[in-house]
Amino acid sequence: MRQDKTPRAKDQFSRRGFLQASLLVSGMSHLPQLFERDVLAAENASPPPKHPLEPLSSTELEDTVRILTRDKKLGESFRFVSITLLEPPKQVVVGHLPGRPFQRCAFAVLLDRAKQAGYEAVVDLVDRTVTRFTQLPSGVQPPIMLDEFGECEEVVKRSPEFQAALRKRGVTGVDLVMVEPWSAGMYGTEEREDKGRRLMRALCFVRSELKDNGYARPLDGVVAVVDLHAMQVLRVEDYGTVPLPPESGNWAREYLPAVRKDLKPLNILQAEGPSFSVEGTEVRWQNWSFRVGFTAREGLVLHTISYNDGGQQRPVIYRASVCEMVVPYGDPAERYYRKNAFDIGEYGIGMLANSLTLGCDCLGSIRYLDAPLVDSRGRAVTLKNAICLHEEDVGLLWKHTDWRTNQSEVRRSRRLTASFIATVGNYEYGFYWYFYQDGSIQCEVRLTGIMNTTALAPGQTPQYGVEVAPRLNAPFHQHLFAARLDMNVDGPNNSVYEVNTVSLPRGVKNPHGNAFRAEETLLSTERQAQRRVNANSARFWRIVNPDRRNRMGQPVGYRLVPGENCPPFVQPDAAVMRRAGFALNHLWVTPYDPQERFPAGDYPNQHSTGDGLPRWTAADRSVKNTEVVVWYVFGHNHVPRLEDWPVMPVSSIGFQLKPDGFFHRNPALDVPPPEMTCRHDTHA
Ligand SMILES: [Cu+2]
Repeated sequence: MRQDKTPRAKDQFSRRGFLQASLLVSGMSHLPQLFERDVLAAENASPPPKHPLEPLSSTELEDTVRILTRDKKLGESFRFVSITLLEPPKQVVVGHLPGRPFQRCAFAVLLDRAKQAGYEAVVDLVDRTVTRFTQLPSGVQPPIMLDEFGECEEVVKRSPEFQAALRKRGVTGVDLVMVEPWSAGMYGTEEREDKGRRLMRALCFVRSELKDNGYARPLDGVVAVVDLHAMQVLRVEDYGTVPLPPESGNWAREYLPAVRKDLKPLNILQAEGPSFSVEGTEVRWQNWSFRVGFTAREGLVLHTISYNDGGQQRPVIYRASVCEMVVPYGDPAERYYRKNAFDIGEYGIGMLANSLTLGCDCLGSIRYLDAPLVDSRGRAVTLKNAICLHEEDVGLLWKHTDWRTNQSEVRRSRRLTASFIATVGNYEYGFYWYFYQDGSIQCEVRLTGIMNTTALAPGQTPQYGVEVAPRLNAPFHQHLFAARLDMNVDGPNNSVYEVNTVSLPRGVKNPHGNAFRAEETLLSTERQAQRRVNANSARFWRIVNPDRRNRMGQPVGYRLVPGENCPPFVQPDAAVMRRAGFALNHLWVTPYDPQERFPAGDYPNQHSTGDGLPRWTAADRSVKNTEVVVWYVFGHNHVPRLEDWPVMPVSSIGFQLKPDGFFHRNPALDVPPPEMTCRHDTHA
């Protein structure tokens, strides 16, 4: 089927045709897509915060910049990598009384380009003083900033060496070239000249016109290595020329020859409004309450999740976020083995969040929340509509028909969704947290966007990917995510059990061979709690409060139910696995330490090895009946399909947290029957 109405699309990419296409648009400037988001300069003073966990407002962000600049005499060479709320100690949050003053501190990561040094700073926004200003150890690279992506692209395009590499491939204009900087990582194979530098490695693609999908035409074999401090091309690595794949791969509406005609409108009407309320950043819905936070690094963060059980407020999770991810690619070619972006720790996925004014996939009565952020120059910018809150009908909640009496009771299930979507270059990640009426919580990551691609030489069969269009290879890769769940099941002191279902051998106690049972094992220490999923034993984990019993005398708990998952397929001693040691296990449990927030360490960018979970857990601390943090790692193994091209239908993965002896019975018995909350369409 022809998907592309670009006239003579194939012809354009004959060598001569492509040359002409490039020349036609030369001189046309283009801004990187990352900068075209709906960000607004913050104008008015924000109201003072009402709760210690509210994200820093635009005014507080500006104050932080002002205080730091004044007290530390920051010059032009300083950049603000991120400023976020320094979350107060738990006792401040738990003891907070509405209307009472509370401490308020900002945590800033800075970069001095002149000294080529990173800094951490803490600003007390009540006393208006800098309480900490620490230079990061040499070699520690703060995350890459948005404008570094843009500047990197510009500097590569201006490079004579790069332009020569383009000419060698028949590309004479740079305007339609897409320079895609990737984090450089640290592999022990770096050139001598790389040492100590802040680097990115840029891969390149080329378009036929501005809206063309450049990923259809990888300029394979050209990698520009850029020193971000000097903002100079350090070198252009040339791994040989592969001709451009012949086909376009467009998905934008103007390229589509036709759309389906048989789809009738499906409108979600909530004439009386949604059933949730938002006060400040606190959300209440169907006995649930939680606070919405947002950080430049993690994006959406949920705080103080609790359930009102018949008037009793019962905490479940103190803090929840998807806090790291890594995307290892399986192609061992010299130019590709470093493709392993840590999209959260190296880039800051909150900084890459979409403004949902540019398109939101949700229906119904939506409440958006903005995300105040700072750009690298310390200007407060508000990412409009970064977070989406809405309700969804999700089918059956429970049902039974008594066949003797013909009484039927059915309840529809509804969930409250808190979500955001980030665009990381070619890919989109949607992060969704769902709350259900039966006390369940679900985390889902939706993957969509465009696959990263490489070019195949004529006649070449891909060994480490799938040819998704003629001579266009989509490499095998994995998306490995880590969620940090600071559990608080009916109180801070929790323990974690593993539950495996085992079938018992035949014998005196099992004469018919049908015996099987669920067996629980307490995970007492950090090492014992390093576990992987196991479909053969239907493995799950139970986080319990040993001091709170349900009416059957069992400790109240929540069950962590894995969804789709996979092990990492790179070798355990490969450089990327040393950098992403968190991905070696699906489950980790640590005793709560406010410093332990990011499972690949605070600064994975160009970090070589071992920080984060592997380092912390080497102490093998006790995780029994104490404040525990549960880390769940879940991976999507992406073996590309033809159907994933040119834009990928959503793949989704995640996990569930289900009450397990937390309630005395099904907590959703009191959900009203559908005739009270739904209106039916009927056909005559
Ligand atoms: Cu993928």
